[in-house]
Amino acid sequence: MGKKIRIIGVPMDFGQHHRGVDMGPAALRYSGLASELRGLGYEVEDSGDVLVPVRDQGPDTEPGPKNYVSEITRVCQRVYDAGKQAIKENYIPLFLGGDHSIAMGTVGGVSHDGPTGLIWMDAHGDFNTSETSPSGNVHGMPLAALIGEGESSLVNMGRNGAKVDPDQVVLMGIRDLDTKERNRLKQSGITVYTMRDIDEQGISAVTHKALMKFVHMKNIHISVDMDVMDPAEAPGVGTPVPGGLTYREAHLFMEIIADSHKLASMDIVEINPILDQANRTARLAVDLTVSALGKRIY
Ligand code: B3U
Ligand code: MN
Ligand code: MN
Repeated sequence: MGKKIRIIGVPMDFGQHHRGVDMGPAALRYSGLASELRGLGYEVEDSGDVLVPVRDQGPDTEPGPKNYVSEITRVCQRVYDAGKQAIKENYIPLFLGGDHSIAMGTVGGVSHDGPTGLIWMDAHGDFNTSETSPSGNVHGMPLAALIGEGESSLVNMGRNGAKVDPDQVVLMGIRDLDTKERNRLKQSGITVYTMRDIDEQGISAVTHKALMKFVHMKNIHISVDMDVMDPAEAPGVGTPVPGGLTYREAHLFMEIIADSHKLASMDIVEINPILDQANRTARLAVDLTVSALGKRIY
């Protein structure tokens, strides 16, 4: 794995109702992401933000009838191309969301020239389709689209069909599923570790088990929805759910991932600075990212 990181901002907020998640990349940069990573010895290139159209709707929480599938598809295509290019040039792409719908582009792009294992850290399953979604929000659908289910424009973006095999996906930290989403997830073949599993077995055992799935794979992508964290640690997210990961659990997870030497690409998504307390959530996300990329206490 190279020691070069490329930061790719994706200030996209089309996937859900709350405005403000488009400021995630700025909040992460402001928290010193690049300099922290340089401090670990990486060469860091910030490629700026992918072009995202400005949303035409009014202020926060105004639902409206639109789910912006065509806008999201267009942005994700650009993200896909950026991810594909970064891997080709031997960078570790670090994607800064934006809401979680960006992952349809990130995971697609990084797996363009070879398979990737996928660890999806989230309070939610993100496994709805437009038929099962109670909200209609596309950020609740990206994992389904990545395994080839849902609206064809989302499924076929970048390249046709599924981008990952369900057997190459681990979902961790979930504690909030919609009924139909839950049923579909149970039938999918995806490995799921809920908060109950983490509470009972401990984050170390669960993370090692997750990594066992990828023993024969070279690359792992981790997609971190910051709402996987407990809202007490990460208040700046649009859909907080109680009972999430603690600071210590999340760090240990990242440290074990770093030890695997397989982390090839990563997303940090769903940070909403408007809902945050003094940029806490972005600062936490930077700490977690440097742990995932090899920072050691000793
Ligand atoms: N499952 C719900 C809620 C949700 C999904 N992802 C987030 N929230 N962040 C939905 O809208 O699909
Ligand atoms: Mn998510
Ligand atoms: Mn979530």
